[in-house]
Amino acid sequence: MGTKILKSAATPSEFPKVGDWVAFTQYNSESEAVIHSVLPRKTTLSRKGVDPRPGVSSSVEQIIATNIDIICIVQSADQNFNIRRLERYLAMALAANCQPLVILNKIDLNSQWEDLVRKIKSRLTVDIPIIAMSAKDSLGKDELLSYLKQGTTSVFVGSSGVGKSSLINMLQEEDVLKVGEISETLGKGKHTTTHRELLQLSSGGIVIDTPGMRELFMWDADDAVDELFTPIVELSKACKFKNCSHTSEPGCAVIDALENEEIDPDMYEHYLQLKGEQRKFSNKRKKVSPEKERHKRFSKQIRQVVRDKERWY
Ligand SMILES: Nc1nc2c(ncn2[C@@H]2O[C@H](COP(=O)(O)OP(=O)(O)OP(=O)(O)O)[C@@H](O)[C@H]2O)c(=O)[nH]1
Ligand SMILES: [Mg+2]
Ligand SMILES: [Zn+2]
Repeated sequence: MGTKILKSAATPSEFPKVGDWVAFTQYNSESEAVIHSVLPRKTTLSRKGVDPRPGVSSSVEQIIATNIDIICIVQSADQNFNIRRLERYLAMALAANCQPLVILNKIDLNSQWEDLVRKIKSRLTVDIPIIAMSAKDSLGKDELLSYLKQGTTSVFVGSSGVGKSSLINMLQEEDVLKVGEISETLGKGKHTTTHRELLQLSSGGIVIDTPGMRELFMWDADDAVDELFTPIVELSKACKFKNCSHTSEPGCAVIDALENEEIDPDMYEHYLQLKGEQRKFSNKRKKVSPEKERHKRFSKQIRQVVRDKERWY
């Protein structure tokens, strides 16, 4: 069915997104519809995107999907597995208040996959289900389906080629989604899925397939990063300075723990990296408040109208 959107939304994030419930009227023998309003969203899964307007370089909230209950974070169990990437997705899920599920796909390609599961469990301090799967050999299907019950909406996220569409096809027991090859030179996917696609499983659950992300910068996830790295946050309570950056200050309990090998150095570095990104993000947002941004855009539109008038009259 075709839809027409009445352009009364003030910001791009107010337009209907995948997962939204909307009020609409059908017309033209039910082949087209007008959307009148978007119902309040239960959850919003976002990332930092680049403003698509020409000449504007600021970052914008890019909504991946809305009203999500479960985020299936898919990683492949082969050499492409990356713990930091997984942590980024987890922070995004926690920031959106959605239930994350870690899916370790392609276990058929790694005979040591159980070690990988242990590694993930020892790194993560939050209790998140990890499901080992193989879309190729139909492994892990019942366990995943036990989460994707009727009444739930879930979204599959992860890099290109990890098998998101293959997993959904496996759940559906038919090839409804296009699946792509892996590049032999890069060992990565070729961005086969190009747009988000929502479908209903025979079990009743709604699933959304998404295109593989090239990079993921989180949107407003500072508290979520703290939640993900609780041991470091707990340690930092004993730092001498309240605003300790845990990099060079005397009396830093985090650095002490690092030197005494009580925390994983990679975890520590990643925590600092993500906190740094979030700090930059909130500083920028403080500078450009949404009202200011709206005002700026409105003034620009007026200037454009004046310019156009001058050109035509
Ligand atoms: N060996 C193996 N290959 C798999 C498995 N799951 C998917 N593949 C293969 O991995 C390739 C990529 O699968 P897709 O399902 O297209 O991956 P995707 O995550 O949807 O990728 P994008 O749509 O590009 O984001 C295909 O060649 C699949 O056949 C698995 O469990 N084991
Ligand atoms: Mg796909
Ligand atoms: Zn410190």
